[in-house]
Amino acid sequence: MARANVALVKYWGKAAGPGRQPSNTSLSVTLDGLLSAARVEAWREGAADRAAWVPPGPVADLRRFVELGRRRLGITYPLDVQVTSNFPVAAGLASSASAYAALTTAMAAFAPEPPSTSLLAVLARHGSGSACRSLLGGFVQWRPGDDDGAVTQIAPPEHWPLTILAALTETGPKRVPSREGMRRTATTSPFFDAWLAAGRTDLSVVREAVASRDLSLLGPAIERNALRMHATALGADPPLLYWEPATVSAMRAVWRLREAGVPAFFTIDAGPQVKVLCEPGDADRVTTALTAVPGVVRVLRSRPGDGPRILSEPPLWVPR
Ligand code: 2P0
Repeated sequence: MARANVALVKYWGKAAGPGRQPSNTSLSVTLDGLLSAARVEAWREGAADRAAWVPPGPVADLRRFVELGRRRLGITYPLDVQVTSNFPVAAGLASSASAYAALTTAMAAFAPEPPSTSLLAVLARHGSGSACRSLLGGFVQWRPGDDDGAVTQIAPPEHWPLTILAALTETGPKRVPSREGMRRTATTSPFFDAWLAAGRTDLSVVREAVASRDLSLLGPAIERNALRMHATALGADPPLLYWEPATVSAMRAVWRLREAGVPAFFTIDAGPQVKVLCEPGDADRVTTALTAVPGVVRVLRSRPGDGPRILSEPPLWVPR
């Protein structure tokens, strides 16, 4: 079982060459409330791997991942795999991150030799880049590289018990998948190099803000970083616009809260959902404001969470 994460400094762009390296260092917080569970069992000798999402998802990708994972981990027999999440999948909430982190962790338990941290990170990354950040809890940095230090926890979850709200908006036309969005941005946006340069500054500010638990430093930096990612994507050809009208309304609602003295700050990934960070004491007021935004259908509440765990029984929310 593993948790989703939300990037405070975004990963947006892959480096040229093999191995799915990111172009830039990202930093995320693992979310307590958004979970994926992977059930892995040995399957019939000589049969093909069995892989399923519940509810249904992109199963060909899952099967390819199981095959790759078995090869890398030295598992010589077929596996039967089922992955499920306790929150809406493919809704811009990083369900692929928690799903592939959960699956990587569960498959690792079948490896004949205990795999290294770096092997697990490389493997998870093949499911979804951001999945390698969900292999750890709390505040997590991912920098380019295949060594054990590429994915590191910079602070545990209890270091800073912030509230993270996810305002789900009505889903519009299907967004461009992140992989294609990144490729298009890196190859056609004239702002891409500036994005990478600005991201280095954002990273050092965010690291400092996390270390000192300073929301007045963190908040503006994460908003800037998210808006710069979207500005760079808007500069692609054809342009990438991930927002819906409700996305913009929710951003404005957060700015109005700040004008009213409530320190709340947003970040947005490659989709229309708005994630908002605030102090736990302000969470009810921020939730009320987000719920009142036309087009916001649900607000999910989370806080920094732990890394993956092996469970002896499936969680209650997994259908039997
Ligand atoms: C992030 N996103 O840092 C960024 C911000 C979306 C926007 O990582 O192609 O599914 O599998 O490596 O990890 C979502 O993209 O992409 C993502 P791939 P992934 O969270």
